[in-house]
Amino acid sequence: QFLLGRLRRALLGTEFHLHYQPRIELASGAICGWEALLRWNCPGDGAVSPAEFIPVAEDSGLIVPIGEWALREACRQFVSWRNQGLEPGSLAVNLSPRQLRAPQLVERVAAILEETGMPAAMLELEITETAVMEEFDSSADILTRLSDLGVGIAVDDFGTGYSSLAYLRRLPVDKLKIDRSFVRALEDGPHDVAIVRTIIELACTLGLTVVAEGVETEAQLRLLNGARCHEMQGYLFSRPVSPASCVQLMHAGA
Ligand code: G
Ligand code: G
Ligand code: MN
Ligand code: NA
Repeated sequence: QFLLGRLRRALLGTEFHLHYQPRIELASGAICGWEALLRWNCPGDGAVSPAEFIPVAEDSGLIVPIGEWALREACRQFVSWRNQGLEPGSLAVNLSPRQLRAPQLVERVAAILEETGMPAAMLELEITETAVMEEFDSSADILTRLSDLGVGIAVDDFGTGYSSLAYLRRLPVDKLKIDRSFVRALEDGPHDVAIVRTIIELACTLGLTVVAEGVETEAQLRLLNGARCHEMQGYLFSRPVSPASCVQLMHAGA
């Protein structure tokens, strides 16, 4: 396959880089962390969207080395910010289903923390509910071992897959990220607001931190504030940006 060959080549070279999207604590309005997001500049083709290449990388298994590169690079960047005296909060990195089931994941994460000097408590790994619910027992075992390293576990795209908060209670999960489809629907009417409120209340009852994803409007932000959501991410505050722009945002003391 055409894209696959190019992905293999990209992995060998310097075609991948990371952008970072800030996460904001609603109570203070301050940046409390960053999500690392892969970007691919394919020579000749320009930027290829992750929506296009992540599925190909996932199917071929290439996501394992690509994802490992992304984790190492994000940790390296985060530690470098801290060494410059910046306080970036926490770092979130996505883990695809295939990565979760790859041999030696826990050992590899531990090695990257050691190698980069990344404090485990400042790293958060994002996994989707679907990834966890397939093969629940082995996923639970892996997440427990990651959690034992001191790393946080966040459930990404929450509400879109097959899961229940009852199941989540049996996993070492620290955070729920409400999928942006629910956030987008917030202005549609009281039922949609009720869904988001319910997710937030149940998450709070279980002692989890809740993040709203894809926040694009002031009206959505007001509704989330009213529902006592903890954190938000979205274009309203900032798109995913280059490391240089991250430093500017941190200096601006947002
Ligand atoms: O940045 P964007 O919204 O286009 O990302 C699209 C998808 O690609 C998201 O679902 C995101 O989780 C996934 N993704 C982005 N960066 C990474 C990464 O470093 N590793 C993995 N496994 N997935 C990523
Ligand atoms: O699946 P995951 O949550 O990891 O995907 C994150 C993706 O969401 C990134 O590709 C990022 O570019 C995108 N994203 C972040 N904020 C917004 C937003 O406010 N609106 C939309 N439409 N997409 C967003
Ligand atoms: Mn994510
Ligand atoms: Na998401």
